[in-house]
Formats: sequence, structure tokens, C-alpha cells
Amino acid sequence: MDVSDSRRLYSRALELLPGGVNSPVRAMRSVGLDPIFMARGEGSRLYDVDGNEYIDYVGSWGPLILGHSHPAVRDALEKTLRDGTSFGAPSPLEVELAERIVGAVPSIEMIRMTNSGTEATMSALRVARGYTGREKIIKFIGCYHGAVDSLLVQAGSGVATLSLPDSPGVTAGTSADTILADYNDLGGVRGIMSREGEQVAAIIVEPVAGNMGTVPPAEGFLEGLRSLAGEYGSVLIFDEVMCGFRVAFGGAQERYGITADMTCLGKIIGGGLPVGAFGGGRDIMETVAPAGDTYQAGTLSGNPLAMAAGVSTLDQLSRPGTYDRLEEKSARLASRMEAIVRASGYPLSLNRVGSMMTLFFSDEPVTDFSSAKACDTDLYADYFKHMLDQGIYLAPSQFEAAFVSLAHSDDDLDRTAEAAASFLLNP
Ligand code: KE4
Repeated sequence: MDVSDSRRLYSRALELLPGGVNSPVRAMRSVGLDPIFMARGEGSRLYDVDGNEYIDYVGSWGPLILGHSHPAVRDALEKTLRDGTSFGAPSPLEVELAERIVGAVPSIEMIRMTNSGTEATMSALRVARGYTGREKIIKFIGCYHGAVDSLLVQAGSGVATLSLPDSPGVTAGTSADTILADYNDLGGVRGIMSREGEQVAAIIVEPVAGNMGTVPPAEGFLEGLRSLAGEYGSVLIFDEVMCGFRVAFGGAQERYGITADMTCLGKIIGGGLPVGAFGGGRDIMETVAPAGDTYQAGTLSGNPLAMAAGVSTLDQLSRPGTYDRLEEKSARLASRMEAIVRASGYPLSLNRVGSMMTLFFSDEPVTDFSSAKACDTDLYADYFKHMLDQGIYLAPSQFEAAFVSLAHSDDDLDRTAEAAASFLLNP
């Protein structure tokens, strides 16, 4: 496969950008490749600068549930762009998107837009601390909530991918208030809360973990967190930046029937433009400036282009039968992959929640970060390269999710399974 233009761009980028990228997990280091520079996306396809075509399962790391360059999103952006890009003043589309999100997630009575998921989780923690007057937070090992100092402690995604120690620059003081627990270990959380619950401002969790690979919540885990947070007066924060509007229109809260006190969103609600948001009950959210005293701000928060892309994306997703179609597509791929898992000589297990899934190179069930870390990441790298050569673009990391979009055709999905079989059934 000719990637010479990518190579030339990469050597220029290495002089200008740390690691030649603007986000580490794109660097493809853990799969032993140089990053591929993409020129265009359309539907389920990505096209790199050398003209190679790929069936895309990264989907910009989750936002592109409709596929690349969806006509409705493109039209909304073109129309909005004609009137300008940002006014530094409120604009109607901010109200439009807020109404749609509040309508979709009952626990969200009010919401604040940000420009990234990182800002959303960082701000939600500040609000929870301000609201409770407490300082400690509980996060789960392997969960990733963005590049937030107090949350870059045994985090997933790019931190796990690059096997980074907890990031330099995060001070002992910052992480001193972060208490770690194992994902799906409700007993461990119960023990922490029995000792320190009165000082815990918030429990923050990916209700469906996607940043150690896809790891579903164990039976009773989310319910247990809900009751413990309630018992000790801590704020339960669902970080739904990835699973929001992904695993159901109402996200994990709809799928599992659990109500969070605060919810962080991003990715899909921006339809591919920079966005994040945090929301919750009126009592908590009216503590946020200027309604209340907890400060949070952003020059481009709620900017018209991101709002337009988000509104058009959610309007597409709200159409009847959309998630049934997404489930049909996802189940089609998953059933073929599960047959391969059964027939393969490789150690494999597949985790899936709706249209996010991960093939783990381990024959042990992956239920938390320690079981995810036990995977054979070298084998994953070989699989990744094989799939890339077959024109299938997966996440360049064992600790990420693959995303099926509404643009993936049956032929795309079947071709993907065939490509996987050509590697996994021929050890
Ligand atoms: P951003 O700041 O990257 O918009 O969102 C941070 C974030 C917060 N919470 C969850 C659950 C997330 O998954 C993320 C970001 N996800 C990664 C992919 N696993 C972003 C990819 C990247 O870092 O380039």
C-alpha cells in the first residue's frame, strides 16, 4: 500500500507537532506504524492522502455515528456558515441543541456546552465539589475522562495505549484527592465509601467503559454506585462522552435505567465538530456561573457551527427505528466475529454494547483494566496491520472501541468479518 504522501506529511509534522500529531492515540505507536494522514471521509469510508480507501470503524473516535459527511449535517453546516462562525454572544442554535439533549436525557434539566469532553468532565468535577463542599473524587482504573489533571491517574485510552505512567506535571496535590477503584468492583467502592464517603464529592464513571476497550457494566454495578452515591450524598457523574447517544438515544441512562446526578457528553452531540457538555438537575446546575458562583467558561462554547452539526445529528438519530437499524448492523458484524472467535486458534473474546465493540486478544473475559491489560497487544498490532492492508481502519490500540455507524452497509460488515477471518482463522 502506497503511503508515501502520509510519510512526507508525517516527517514535516514531527518537526512541528509533538509526536507529529495533535492527539497521542492517533500516532499508531502501539501498533508499530507511522500515522496515516486522512484527506476525506464519506459515509463509512475514509480516504487517505495517498488515495487508499478504508472502511472506517474509528468514526473520529465516536462522533460520526451517521458516517462521514452526512448530507443533513453538511447542509446544516453550509447554511449556518453563510451567517458567520462565532458571535461571542448567545445564538439560537445553543437553545435548539440544549432542548434536544434535555428532551433525550431526563436527568438533565439544564446543560452547559463546552468545546471538548475534557472540559466537560473537568467542569463537572468542579461543580460537584462546589455543590457538596467536599474535595475527594472516586474514579475507576482504566476509565478515561479526558486530559484532566485530577483524572489522569491510571487512565485508559491513549494513556493506557502508550503505557504511560501517570502523567508528569500532575502534582501530588492534584491527585491526592483522587481515589481509585477497579471497574465493576462494587465491593471495593462500598469499602471506600464506608471509610471516606462523607468526604467524597463525586463518583465519576464511564457507565459503559470504552477506553480500556469496550467493557460493559457488570450486573448491579451501576445500581450499586447509584445507591452508594445517594447514601453518602456524593454526586454520581456518568461520563457519557463516548456512550451518550451511542448505546441508546438516551445513552447509558436509558439503556440501563439508572439516573445520574450529572452527565458529561461530547462526540456525537457535536456531529464531528468540537463540542462537550455537562448537565444535571436544576439544583446542581444553577450553581454554575453566572447563575451561581462556580465558574466555568469558554470562548467558543456553543458556537453556531458545532451546534448546527449537533442539532442535525440528533435530529437524524431521533427518527423512529434508527437504533434498531444500528443494532441490526452491529449484531450482523458481531455474530460473524463471534463465530470467528469460536473457530479461531487465537485467544480471543468479544465485548459489545450496541454499536461499540472490542475484539480482545485474550481468551479470558475482559471485565476491568487488569484483565484488559492481560491482552496480547502485540497480536492486536499484527491484526491491526492485517486489517489495514485489507482496507479496514480499526482503532490503533487494543484499549479502544470499534464503532459501527448507520453508514456501514451489509457488504462493509461482511467484508470486515472476512478480512478478520483471513487473519484469525489462519494462525
Ligand atoms: P475529548 O477531550 O477528547 O473531547 O474527550 C475526552 C473524553 C472524555 N470522556 C470519555 C469517556 C472519552 O472517551 C473521551 C475521549 N475519548 C478518546 C478516545 N477513546 C478520544 C481520542 C483522543 O484522545 O484522541
